[in-house]
Amino acid sequence: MSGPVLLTGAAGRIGTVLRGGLPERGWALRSLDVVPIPDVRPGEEQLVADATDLAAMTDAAQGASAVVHMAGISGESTWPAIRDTNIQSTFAALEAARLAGVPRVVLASSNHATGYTERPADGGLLREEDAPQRPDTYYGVSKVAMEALGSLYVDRYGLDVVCLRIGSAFAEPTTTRQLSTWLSPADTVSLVHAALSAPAPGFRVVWGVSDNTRRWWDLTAARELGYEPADDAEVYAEALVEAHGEPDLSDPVHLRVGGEYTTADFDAENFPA
Ligand code: 15L
Repeated sequence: MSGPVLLTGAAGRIGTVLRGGLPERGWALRSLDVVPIPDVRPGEEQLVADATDLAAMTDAAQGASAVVHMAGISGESTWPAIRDTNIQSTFAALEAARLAGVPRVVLASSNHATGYTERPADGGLLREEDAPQRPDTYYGVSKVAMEALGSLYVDRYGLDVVCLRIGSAFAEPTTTRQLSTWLSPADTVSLVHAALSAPAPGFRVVWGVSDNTRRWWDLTAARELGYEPADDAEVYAEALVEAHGEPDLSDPVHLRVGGEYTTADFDAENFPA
């Protein structure tokens, strides 16, 4: 199917990275956000619309070849905010794809869907199927709902849905945890490109992490999709370890998938409306 990729959350942190990199991989973009994008590129379509609005999303999805859904609150917040923004927008992205006949949806899930899962005691790599959905926050619950909705739309309506359990997608790692969990900007583009390109993926859930020396998420499933990570957070290790010390692997921040999200600091009451 030809047609642009509908990118939600296009003005956000990851959306901006994808707007920079996907066109070079041959993907025309229809970029949607609630706020105008300041630097629309040649050939890029722009839509100012709310990703939670099903009618607007259905209009936006007409003629698209895929939806890449990055819109939403990107960390813990109040239950009403998470429910009304994250869960509703995921529903709208999938339902709009179905109504508009768009065959593929790529969803920004998160490691926080599995946050209370512990790193393997034997020091091995954690596969997606061995990381049960154990959300660490209301935010994590919205990512569990995202994966569940994606599964439903594959089984019931035959869409292809790829859920990316993204680690720490930032310009560079800034904590020792992120030496394990970092997903570089270039690898973010590579991963979404793979999720858009893989033939008939059906329903997939894959970790989104760079090829970090200290990673403990298995990349086999992502590589099977065609993901070819190029970066390793280890180049930042010396400076980060000097500043913060070697990570204590028995500390919940380093022991559990969700890191600091699993600590009392992330109780929702600490996130006022
Ligand atoms: C996420 O899912 C968040 O969007 C991001 O802000 C970070 O907290 C990241 O996870 C992480 O675990 O580092």
